[in-house]
Amino acid sequence: MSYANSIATRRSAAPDRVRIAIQKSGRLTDNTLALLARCGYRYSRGRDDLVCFGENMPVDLLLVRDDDIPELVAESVCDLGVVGQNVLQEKNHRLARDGKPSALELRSLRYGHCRLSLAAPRDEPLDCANDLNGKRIATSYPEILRQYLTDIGADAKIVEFSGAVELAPRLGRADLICDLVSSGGTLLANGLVEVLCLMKSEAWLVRAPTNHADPTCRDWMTRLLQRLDGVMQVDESKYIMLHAPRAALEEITALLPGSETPTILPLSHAEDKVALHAVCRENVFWETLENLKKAGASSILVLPVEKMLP
Ligand code: PRT
Ligand code: ZN
Repeated sequence: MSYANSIATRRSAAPDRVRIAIQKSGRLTDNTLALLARCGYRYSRGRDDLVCFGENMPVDLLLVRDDDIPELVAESVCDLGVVGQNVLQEKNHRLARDGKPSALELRSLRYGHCRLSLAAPRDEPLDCANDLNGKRIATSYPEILRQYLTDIGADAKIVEFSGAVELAPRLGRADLICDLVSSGGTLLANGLVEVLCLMKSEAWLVRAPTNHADPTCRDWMTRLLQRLDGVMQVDESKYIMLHAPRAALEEITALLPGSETPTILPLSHAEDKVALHAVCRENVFWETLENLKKAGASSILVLPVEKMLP
């Protein structure tokens, strides 16, 4: 029985569970598990190390290679998945070409940042896109690269590599490479320079094109998504408390970044002043605090927000 089939069988054996495909072991794994934990998800690991069983919600995790995630989700073997946009786009291009449905983007998750770039040997840099004509480009992302070359009308040869793409020019297999870059250290170590960014990427939560048949599962998916939105918002939000002269309230409120209507409370023994509490949905920088002080605010406190349900 094929791998996807064996998972699909598990699904029909447990139709009342939500399945989320995540990377088994790689750059996205720790952040994904940490994010799910912040959403209140607790699990025990299966003996085969392929599945994590949810203990406090009917949600299981399938631990797979990241390359398999778009297809597992597109085929509704899994309801949700977490995968880099680079892998998602590459696989979705292929699925679309085969006339199959794609995995759909739900939320960007703000980790796993990188870019898919063209890089050339340092001693033979590329001047402009026209230089691509007649060149051989090594990559593990042939679909994205093909689309890009078509868009700019360049006639280059794509050489598919499944790993260690950065070695291709030195091995004489290609003139350029098209690969993921984050710090740029790998390019540097291999005598390559980044010449053009094709796409920026981060981890995304994706979903299947069909809805889960079980209403309780659909409910849990909605709850998880709400919690996820709460977690993401909390990361940027601050709770701010300050004292303000009544006369300067309007000016001070206008200085609060991304806040909803603040709570105003009276202060004992100070008729002309009030206490102001507000949730700011953007980071509060030192400059903001200095401007608040200039406007007359005092006793300014900025606190982190732990949980938030939008
Ligand atoms: O085993 P499996 O197939 O699941 O894992 P994998 O080896 O294919 O993927 P993995 O774990 O390396 O990366 C998973 C995802 O992390 C990628 O699909 C990207 O979305 C994201 N990501 C973020 C990166 C990088 N940064 C990254 N730097 N993926 C790969 N790299 C590699 C890149 O290919 C190159 O070899 O790191 C090297 C460059 O890094 P710098 O820092 O030297 O520029
Ligand atoms: Zn992979």
